[in-house]
Amino acid sequence: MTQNLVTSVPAQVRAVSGRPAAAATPMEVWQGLSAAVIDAIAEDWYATQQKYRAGRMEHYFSAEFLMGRALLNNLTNLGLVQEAGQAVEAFGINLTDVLEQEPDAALGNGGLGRLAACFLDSCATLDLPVTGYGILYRYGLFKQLFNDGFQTEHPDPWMEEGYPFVIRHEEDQRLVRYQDMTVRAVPYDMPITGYGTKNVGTLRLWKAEPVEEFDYDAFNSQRFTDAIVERERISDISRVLYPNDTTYEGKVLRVRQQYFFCSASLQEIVDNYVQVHGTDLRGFADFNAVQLNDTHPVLAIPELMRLLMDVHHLGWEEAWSVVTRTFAYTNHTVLAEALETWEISIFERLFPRIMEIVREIDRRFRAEMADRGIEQSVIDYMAPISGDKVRMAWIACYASYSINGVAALHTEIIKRETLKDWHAIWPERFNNKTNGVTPRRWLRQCNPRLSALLDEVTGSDAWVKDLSVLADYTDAADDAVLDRLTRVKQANKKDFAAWVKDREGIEIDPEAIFDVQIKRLHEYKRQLLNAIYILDLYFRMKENPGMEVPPRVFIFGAKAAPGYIRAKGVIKLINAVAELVNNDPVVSKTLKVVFIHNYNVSPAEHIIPAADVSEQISMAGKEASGTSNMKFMMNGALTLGTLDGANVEILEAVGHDNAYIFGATEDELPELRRTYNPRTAYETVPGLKRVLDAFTDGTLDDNGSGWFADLRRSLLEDSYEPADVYYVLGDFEAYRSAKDAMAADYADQRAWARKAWVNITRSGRFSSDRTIDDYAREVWKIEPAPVG
Ligand code: C3B
Repeated sequence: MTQNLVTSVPAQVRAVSGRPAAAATPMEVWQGLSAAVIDAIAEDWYATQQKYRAGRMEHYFSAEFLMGRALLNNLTNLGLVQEAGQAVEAFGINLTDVLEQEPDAALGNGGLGRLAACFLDSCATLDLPVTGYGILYRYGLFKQLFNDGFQTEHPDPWMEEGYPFVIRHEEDQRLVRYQDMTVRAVPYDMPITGYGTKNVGTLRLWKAEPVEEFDYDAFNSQRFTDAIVERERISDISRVLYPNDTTYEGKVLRVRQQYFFCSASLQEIVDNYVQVHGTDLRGFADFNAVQLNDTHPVLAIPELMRLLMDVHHLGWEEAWSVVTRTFAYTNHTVLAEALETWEISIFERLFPRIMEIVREIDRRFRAEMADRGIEQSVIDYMAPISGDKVRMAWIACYASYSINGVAALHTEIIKRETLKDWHAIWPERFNNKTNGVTPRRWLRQCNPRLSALLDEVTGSDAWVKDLSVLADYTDAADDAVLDRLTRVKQANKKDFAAWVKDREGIEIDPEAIFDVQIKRLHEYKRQLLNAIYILDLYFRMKENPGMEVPPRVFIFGAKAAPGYIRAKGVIKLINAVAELVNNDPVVSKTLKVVFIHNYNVSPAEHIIPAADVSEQISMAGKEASGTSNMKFMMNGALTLGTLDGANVEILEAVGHDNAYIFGATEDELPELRRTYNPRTAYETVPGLKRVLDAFTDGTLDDNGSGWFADLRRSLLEDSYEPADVYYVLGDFEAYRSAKDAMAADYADQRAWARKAWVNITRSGRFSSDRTIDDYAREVWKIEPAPVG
């Protein structure tokens, strides 16, 4: 670092605002401070890129990177938080206010996109030669507002006021060709700083632009709108992030997007190979690996074939040999609707050459399988093309040297069910990489109080780079440490209560238990089960006013895909329950329900450090991993969860005394379901009838939408799918007992703090540094390459 922020910031602020620093707006100060950070890392960033491109590299292809805010994260990693504070205070503004100016870079939907962001942080911290590749969406995930308790969606033009953390590199632009248009892909680079290292990684995001700045002919001949329309059609490619995290509408545009970033990225990677290693592309895979984050980038497979054969003149076998040593595929879900398939007609229309290559992959696949003696019906199922569809996941499985799930249980399920035919043929390709989260953003940065306590107890900040060291301190907590931990949580909860008051206008009691469920709204995640519990508790309290109930605040944050009506129904229902509970003069003294609107990365940074209870209540077998479960654990919240996804491994790490586990397990469910009748549960489980009837008897108001009746029907009546597919009523009693018991346990603050401490100190396994170290050694075969 060449300059001190105290001297560089005022100059940067003047440069962006055109006035003295003291007269600049907080937004301009944010711009200036951010520019000063870029200035401070520029040399190291360039050096890192030069170093990486000379050796073996990993390229992380992802349609989503849910980055959140950048400034505080960079200051934290660079150890510059205090200095930045001094720099801005010198001209009369406080750092917190400056940081609040920053929009979230919400270029992702949920867990998959946020995982990619955590991975980049770990790669930088571990000095690993990894670059992220994606799309510079002009509009990130929609902004969510509530109108009468209904979700409404609004555009998120996150870069409109200027965003210093992406830098345009015109000189590295590429052309991406479709049958009907040629598009300029212009890269914008985001620096990825690591903690306590000079290495700075890169996230390269492509923006689509017209090749011709403007069609003057069309303009001059009065076809003004034609000229505009054509430009807009091209800009459409990087205009919006698709807000649906399982299935997709707008198919042609979606496929265009996928090809767009795959083609631009591969062109660059191949060009770099030629520059550094020469024109014999047969060695490509010795220096390059590509991780496919789900099926969204699978078009990279036929595109690399095309580049190797059509541009670099390799034969099919040579090209296929390179391709099958280059790609590795991560599966993130067992939900069938997420395994993308595209109409052949879309491929024919957009890129006939790619379709031709896919047909040849299909033909050779079928021949190879027949040689292996595989049954015809199995071949037909596994083939890249079936009927009028191209099956992206099947192409990924056929062409990748590694296939992984994201938690132990999930990997077992894909081996046994989702991808069982591939596993039967290529068992050696399959491996597990349990997800992780970065302890920089999710502990060091968002929870400075706990962070200071950990520094003190362990005697250094070494845990920030190696979270597993905390395991040595599980037993080191005497009563004084536990009481400190309790005070840390209390202080965080007070801050959070003020934040909620300010943001949502609701008063909450910092002494109450903060019970939190934050994640995308999906039926399988069962926010509805949580809502049913709250309603039942409300009725129990009404019926029995003397009942001892520990004060609780139930906190939700969730966006529903705009077209997912039932998920939107659950949002409306939770808001209606909040209305009922929060306005009851008696019950509201003990219970509150808060639905944080527009849940995103930066709200999560306020919520998680204040949480006591982490709700991880998906139906067993459905949540591939979950990652909020790890963030909560790291911040000393206790898991209330099913044996699903990574909860299983969290339980292994902390033991039954330090987590609250309930409900049917994945292996029990098939048998249970055979005889399951939700009607019987409705009639016999005390309280359930009263709750479900409240959906439709006027207790709760759905403003005439009929959505609550639909929710009730979905639990009780068979339709195109059986009643209560997600076993909400089946697990209700077990959930209620576990949750009641948990609330009662909270009274013993010392014992609670001890459990929280065990969770914090045993969270090392869930650092994304561990995950990335596993990928680097076992899949990517890359080594740290520190600069300086
Ligand atoms: C999610 C899964 O639902 C989570 O269980 C998992 O922790 C994360 O991915 C990260 O692996 N996921 C998602 O956010 N979007 C998808 N399309 C598929 C899975």
